[in-house]
Amino acid sequence: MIVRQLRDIEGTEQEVVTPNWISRRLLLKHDGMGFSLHETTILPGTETSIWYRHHLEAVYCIEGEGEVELVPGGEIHQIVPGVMYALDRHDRHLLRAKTTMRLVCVFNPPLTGREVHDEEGVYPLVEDHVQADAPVPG
Ligand code: 9YT
Repeated sequence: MIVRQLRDIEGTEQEVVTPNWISRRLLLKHDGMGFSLHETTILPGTETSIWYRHHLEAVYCIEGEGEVELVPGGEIHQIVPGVMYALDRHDRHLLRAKTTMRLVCVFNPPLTGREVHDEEGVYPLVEDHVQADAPVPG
Protein backbone atom coordinates (compact mmCIF):
# COMPACT_ATOMS: atom_id res chain seq x y z
CA MET A 1 0.00 0.00 0.00
CA ILE A 2 1.15 3.53 -0.77
CA VAL A 3 0.23 6.26 1.71
CA ARG A 4 1.36 9.84 1.09
CA GLN A 5 0.55 13.28 2.39
CA LEU A 6 0.49 16.45 0.33
CA ARG A 7 2.71 18.22 2.83
CA ASP A 8 5.44 15.60 2.32
CA ILE A 9 5.52 16.45 -1.41
CA GLU A 10 5.95 20.20 -1.01
CA GLY A 11 9.47 21.33 -1.90
CA THR A 12 10.43 17.95 -3.41
CA GLU A 13 10.88 16.85 -7.04
CA GLN A 14 7.22 15.74 -6.98
CA GLU A 15 6.19 19.39 -6.84
CA VAL A 16 6.21 21.44 -10.06
CA VAL A 17 5.87 25.22 -9.76
CA THR A 18 5.02 27.35 -12.82
CA PRO A 19 3.83 30.97 -13.15
CA ASN A 20 0.17 29.85 -13.51
CA TRP A 21 -0.03 26.67 -11.45
CA ILE A 22 1.59 24.42 -8.90
CA SER A 23 1.22 20.67 -9.24
CA ARG A 24 1.92 18.20 -6.46
CA ARG A 25 2.17 14.68 -7.77
CA LEU A 26 0.83 12.12 -5.31
CA LEU A 27 1.28 9.21 -7.71
CA LEU A 28 3.52 9.01 -10.79
CA LYS A 29 4.30 6.39 -13.40
CA HIS A 30 6.98 4.70 -11.28
CA ASP A 31 4.33 3.90 -8.67
CA GLY A 32 2.91 1.38 -11.14
CA MET A 33 -0.77 2.29 -10.82
CA GLY A 34 -1.32 2.92 -14.54
CA PHE A 35 -2.34 6.54 -13.90
CA SER A 36 -0.86 9.55 -12.14
CA LEU A 37 -2.70 11.55 -9.48
CA HIS A 38 -1.99 15.19 -8.81
CA GLU A 39 -3.34 18.03 -6.76
CA THR A 40 -2.99 21.17 -8.84
CA THR A 41 -3.42 24.71 -7.53
CA ILE A 42 -4.33 27.21 -10.25
CA LEU A 43 -3.38 30.77 -9.38
CA PRO A 44 -6.15 33.40 -9.45
CA GLY A 45 -6.49 35.61 -12.52
CA THR A 46 -4.47 33.25 -14.74
CA GLU A 47 -5.31 31.82 -18.15
CA THR A 48 -3.48 28.66 -19.27
CA SER A 49 -3.60 27.17 -22.74
CA ILE A 50 -3.54 23.37 -22.48
CA TRP A 51 -3.59 20.61 -25.09
CA TYR A 52 -2.80 17.11 -23.87
CA ARG A 53 -2.36 15.44 -27.25
CA HIS A 54 -0.78 12.33 -25.73
CA HIS A 55 -2.69 12.03 -22.46
CA LEU A 56 -6.23 11.76 -21.16
CA GLU A 57 -6.92 13.87 -18.08
CA ALA A 58 -9.82 14.04 -15.64
CA VAL A 59 -10.00 17.10 -13.41
CA TYR A 60 -12.14 17.36 -10.28
CA CYS A 61 -12.54 20.75 -8.64
CA ILE A 62 -12.47 20.74 -4.83
CA GLU A 63 -11.99 24.48 -4.23
CA GLY A 64 -12.23 27.82 -6.04
CA GLU A 65 -13.93 29.04 -9.17
CA GLY A 66 -12.99 29.25 -12.82
CA GLU A 67 -13.88 28.13 -16.31
CA VAL A 68 -12.66 26.03 -19.22
CA GLU A 69 -13.13 27.15 -22.81
CA LEU A 70 -12.82 24.67 -25.68
CA VAL A 71 -10.54 25.78 -28.52
CA PRO A 72 -11.76 26.05 -31.19
CA GLY A 73 -15.49 26.29 -30.58
CA GLY A 74 -15.62 28.67 -27.68
CA GLU A 75 -17.84 26.39 -25.55
CA ILE A 76 -17.37 27.53 -21.93
CA HIS A 77 -17.98 25.47 -18.78
CA GLN A 78 -18.00 26.96 -15.30
CA ILE A 79 -15.83 25.03 -12.86
CA VAL A 80 -16.73 25.11 -9.17
CA PRO A 81 -16.30 22.59 -6.33
CA GLY A 82 -18.03 19.33 -7.20
CA VAL A 83 -17.57 19.74 -10.97
CA MET A 84 -15.40 17.27 -12.92
CA TYR A 85 -14.28 17.67 -16.51
CA ALA A 86 -12.64 14.90 -18.52
CA LEU A 87 -10.55 15.64 -21.60
CA ASP A 88 -11.65 12.43 -23.30
CA ARG A 89 -10.92 13.73 -26.81
CA HIS A 90 -7.58 15.35 -26.05
CA ASP A 91 -9.56 18.58 -26.11
CA ARG A 92 -7.53 21.73 -26.55
CA HIS A 93 -8.72 24.30 -24.02
CA LEU A 94 -8.11 27.44 -22.00
CA LEU A 95 -8.28 27.16 -18.23
CA ARG A 96 -9.09 30.40 -16.41
CA ALA A 97 -9.09 30.76 -12.65
CA LYS A 98 -11.20 33.51 -11.11
CA THR A 99 -10.08 32.57 -7.60
CA THR A 100 -7.40 30.15 -6.41
CA MET A 101 -8.56 26.73 -7.58
CA ARG A 102 -7.62 23.36 -6.14
CA LEU A 103 -8.03 20.56 -8.65
CA VAL A 104 -7.49 16.82 -8.35
CA CYS A 105 -6.11 15.60 -11.68
CA VAL A 106 -5.70 12.07 -13.03
CA PHE A 107 -3.57 11.35 -16.11
CA ASN A 108 -3.59 8.30 -18.36
CA PRO A 109 -0.92 7.39 -19.36
CA PRO A 110 0.66 8.45 -16.08
CA LEU A 111 3.12 11.35 -16.02
CA THR A 112 6.68 10.43 -15.14
CA GLY A 113 7.15 13.79 -13.43
CA ARG A 114 9.71 15.06 -15.94
CA GLU A 115 7.29 16.52 -18.49
CA VAL A 116 6.95 20.26 -19.02
CA HIS A 117 4.25 22.04 -21.05
CA ASP A 118 5.56 23.11 -24.45
CA GLU A 119 4.43 26.34 -26.12
CA GLU A 120 1.11 24.71 -27.08
CA GLY A 121 0.40 23.44 -23.58
CA VAL A 122 1.29 19.87 -24.55
CA TYR A 123 3.09 17.35 -22.37
CA PRO A 124 5.35 15.03 -24.42
CA LEU A 125 4.95 11.30 -24.06
CA VAL A 126 8.03 10.37 -22.01
CA GLU A 127 9.12 6.84 -22.74
CA ASP A 128 10.76 4.58 -20.22
CA HIS A 129 14.45 5.15 -19.63
CA VAL A 130 16.58 2.97 -21.93
CA GLN A 131 19.78 1.77 -20.32
CA ALA A 132 22.78 3.28 -22.14
CA ASP A 133 24.70 0.00 -22.02
CA ALA A 134 21.75 -2.19 -23.02
CA PRO A 135 22.51 -4.58 -25.92
CA VAL A 136 21.31 -3.25 -29.27
CA PRO A 137 18.55 -5.54 -30.61
CA GLY A 138 19.38 -7.46 -33.81
C1 9YT B 1 -5.70 21.36 -14.92
C2 9YT B 1 -4.36 21.18 -15.52
O1 9YT B 1 -4.15 20.36 -16.36
N1 9YT B 1 -3.39 21.99 -15.07
C3 9YT B 1 -2.03 21.89 -15.52
C4 9YT B 1 -1.17 21.06 -14.61
C5 9YT B 1 -1.50 19.58 -14.62
N2 9YT B 1 -2.74 19.32 -13.97
C6 9YT B 1 -0.41 18.84 -13.87
O2 9YT B 1 0.67 18.65 -14.42
O3 9YT B 1 -0.66 18.45 -12.73
